[in-house]
Amino acid sequence: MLFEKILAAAALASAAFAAPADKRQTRKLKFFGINESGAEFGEKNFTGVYGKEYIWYDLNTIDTFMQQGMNMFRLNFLMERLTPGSLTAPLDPLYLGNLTQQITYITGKGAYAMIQPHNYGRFLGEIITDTAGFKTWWQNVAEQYKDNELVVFDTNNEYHDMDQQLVFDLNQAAIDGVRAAGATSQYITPEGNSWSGAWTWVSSGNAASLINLKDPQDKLIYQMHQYLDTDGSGTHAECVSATIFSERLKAATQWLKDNKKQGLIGEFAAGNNTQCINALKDGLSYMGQNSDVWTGALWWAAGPWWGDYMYSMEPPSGTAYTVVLPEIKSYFV
Ligand SMILES: *[C@@H]1O[C@H](CO)[C@@H](O)[C@H](O)[C@H]1NC(C)=O
Ligand SMILES: *[C@@H]1O[C@H](CO)[C@@H](O)[C@H](O)[C@H]1NC(C)=O
Ligand SMILES: *[C@@H]1O[C@H](CO)[C@@H](O)[C@H](O)[C@H]1NC(C)=O
Ligand SMILES: CC(=O)N[C@H]1CO[C@H](CO)[C@@H](O)[C@@H]1O
Repeated sequence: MLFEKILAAAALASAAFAAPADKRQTRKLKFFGINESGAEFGEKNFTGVYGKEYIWYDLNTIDTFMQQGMNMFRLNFLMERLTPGSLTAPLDPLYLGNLTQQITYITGKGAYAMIQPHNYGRFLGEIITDTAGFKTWWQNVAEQYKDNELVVFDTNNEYHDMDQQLVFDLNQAAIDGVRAAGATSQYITPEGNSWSGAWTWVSSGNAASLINLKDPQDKLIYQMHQYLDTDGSGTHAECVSATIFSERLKAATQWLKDNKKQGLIGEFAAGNNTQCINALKDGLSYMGQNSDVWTGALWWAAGPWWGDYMYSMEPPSGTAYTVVLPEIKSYFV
């Protein structure tokens, strides 16, 4: 989710990437955006009550972020609330209503809305092994949005501790389900095992496995996440060094180039301190230099319930909104 401002000609060379949202601005990276988080809160409470366990997003903040140059919003939610009880259950009209309201608002403004089940490859707490059911889930969801080309489908947030072949199979099932719904113009972002880390993309085996995913529309963008703290978990305010972001992207960048693929950093964040801000600038600059393969980056996170969370970019007073955004937005637009 980050932003992209400045210009970047090279990134937009491909006609496939020229989209309505980009008409008014020249972007250094195609996508600059943010994770909207809250509809997946209360993750142990699969039904949950709106306004108590979970919350949807303040649409006014979408305008605020767009004024800052953002053009992609990654919408967190839980699969169990959209299809209560099973992967193949009918869509819950109220939860779907909220999701659709967000998507309609965002895409109506010309930005991209990423549909992102924040499920880690699990359903009701168990690793999903029913690939046919997973395909059906995606077909049912994509059917709702098949005519909206600004929707982006994220197969699932951060698979981890799973059999690599299963992660491949679930990604392929999602792709097949989306395309079977007739959603043929949209981007799909596969995610990898090991929390989809960019720094471990090659060493974890994701690279060798997921290179074999097939999309008849050829619109896959590999989504990776990258935090800058010591264990890469995004749970510390400190960053390892002022160059750790770019260092952690290098192997994945080479893999994307070698294979002529596109990548997206779907989550990144760092704390409010000089070393982290320098690391962010260095990493975003590196992505801009490699915008032939990196399409953009999305900050973690915004949402109404983050309070004083160290990475909160929620306007008007989130730490990252007041301190980090002004420092990094010029790397996007
Ligand atoms: C789930 O939410 C309901 C409704 O708010 C509440 O009554 C219940 O205690 C919650 N269960 C758990 C395990 O948090
Ligand atoms: C969003 O969900 C709440 C709680 O279920 C519901 O009252 C409201 O009608 C939903 N909004 C839409 C637009 O469907
Ligand atoms: C950011 O860090 C600086 C330096 O420690 C501090 O003065 C400032 O209050 C912090 N800002 C926020 C919003 O936390
Ligand atoms: C890095 C980070 O903060 N991840 C959090 C994202 O939000 C989920 C809940 O929505 C948390 O469980 C993660 O720890």
